[in-house]
Amino acid sequence: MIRLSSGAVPQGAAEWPGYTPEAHGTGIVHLGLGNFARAHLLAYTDAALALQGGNWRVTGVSLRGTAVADSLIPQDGRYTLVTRGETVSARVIGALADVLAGANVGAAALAAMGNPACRIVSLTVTEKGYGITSTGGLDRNHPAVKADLARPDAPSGVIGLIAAALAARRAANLAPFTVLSCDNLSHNGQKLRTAVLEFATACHGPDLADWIATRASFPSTMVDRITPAATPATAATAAALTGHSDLAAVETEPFTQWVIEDDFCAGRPAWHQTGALFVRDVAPYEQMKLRMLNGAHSMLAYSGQLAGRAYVRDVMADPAHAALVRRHLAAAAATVQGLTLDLDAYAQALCDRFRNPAIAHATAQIAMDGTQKLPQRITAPALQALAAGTATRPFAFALAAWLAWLARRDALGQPIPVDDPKAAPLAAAVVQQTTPAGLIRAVAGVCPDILPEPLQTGPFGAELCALLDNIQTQGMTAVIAREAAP
Ligand code: CS2
Repeated sequence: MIRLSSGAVPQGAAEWPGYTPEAHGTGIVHLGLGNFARAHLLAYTDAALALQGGNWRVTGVSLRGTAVADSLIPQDGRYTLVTRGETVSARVIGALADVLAGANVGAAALAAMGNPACRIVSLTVTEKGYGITSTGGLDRNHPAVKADLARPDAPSGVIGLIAAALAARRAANLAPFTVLSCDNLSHNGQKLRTAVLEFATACHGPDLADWIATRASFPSTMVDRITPAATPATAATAAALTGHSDLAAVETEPFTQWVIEDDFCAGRPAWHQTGALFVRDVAPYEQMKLRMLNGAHSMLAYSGQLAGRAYVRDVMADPAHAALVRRHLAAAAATVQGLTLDLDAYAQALCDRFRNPAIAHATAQIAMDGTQKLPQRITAPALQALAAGTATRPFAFALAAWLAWLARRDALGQPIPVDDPKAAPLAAAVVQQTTPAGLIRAVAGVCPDILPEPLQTGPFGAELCALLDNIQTQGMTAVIAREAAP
């Protein structure tokens, strides 16, 4: 079978680019070319190019490894986006113009971001990719931030790269670009702006920081599309629907949402014509999505892992576990402020999405990097619920599930390693604990932003401790059944 490329002759049932991709120049440099960006920002940009044209194709930068580049470069950036719902469809995306990766990726990315054509630098680097503390400052202990503070002229992390690229543009008398964070952090644009200004002041001087503060823009966004890891079935479906082999195919669900603050200092593609919603304040949407969708995801990932459920759809297939998902969504909805949307309908739609039998979304995938996710997903709404007197038990259950999952041991009694940037200090803290209270205290020492004082003490602390004890002594399945009982 012929490999997908810019010269591929459209065939099969797939939708092919309704425009000539190579006739458009690039305008966006995207940092973090994972599956999510290919299912989300690139799909919106592809649709905008087809509708309105413009020089808005994307230069993708893969900061971690070369696998994505190795599959996409021989395909001239073309890849298939497979959508699985009641039916299966495929679309060949033409918005990706080139891919940078490998040993000199930092220098190559700086050159692309310094190019006069670049008007937006967008990011999907996951929560841990930034080097921002959960309260929003520059995390000087983050490995990339640390390295870049020492060598600001040869950065490798996103904050160092953005600051250096903006310094180069200022020196060359070029206008700045918009920095568009598309990760699941609360106030993502605002936090990235603060961190970039702090880095710029420290390494390039206050003049650059002033210039960035007055001339660049950092809109916040809420992004949503469930994108499981690609499998051999993804490639097989892509081949069947495009008639071409594709080593970079991605699969996703039909639902997609993008809410963006309309603050672009150098223009943008016609994303508003392709389903993106432009608003003055993204915060309430962000709160709704992070606390409801992502919060329920984290809860069901840890409890699902402990109950032997490999996929989100397996959790939803168990009536008791699904009831706990609904309970969590209701408690999280009670903490969302400032939206006139129907949150019951949103919760119902989330359950339908989680139930999608065609999507194999691994609980192990969602369980990764909990220390980076739980502050905005669980702790923030828990503290708010506690202050407002609304239901807190679902948050205590989610935290207890995470703690029990951290302390898991295999059949031989050996600790099971977790995939998290704080895995080493967590493992050291967890291994010595013999009681639930000791475990809570030890983990709080490593992650005070997840278990602050009010969640360790008082009625919440007691509830958390009792739930953790029950999970560890009786097993997750029994606790799920009891928690779900009316
Ligand atoms: C998930 C998200 O892996 C995770 O932590 O909760 O990736 C989730 O699927 C997306 O945010 C959905 O938009």
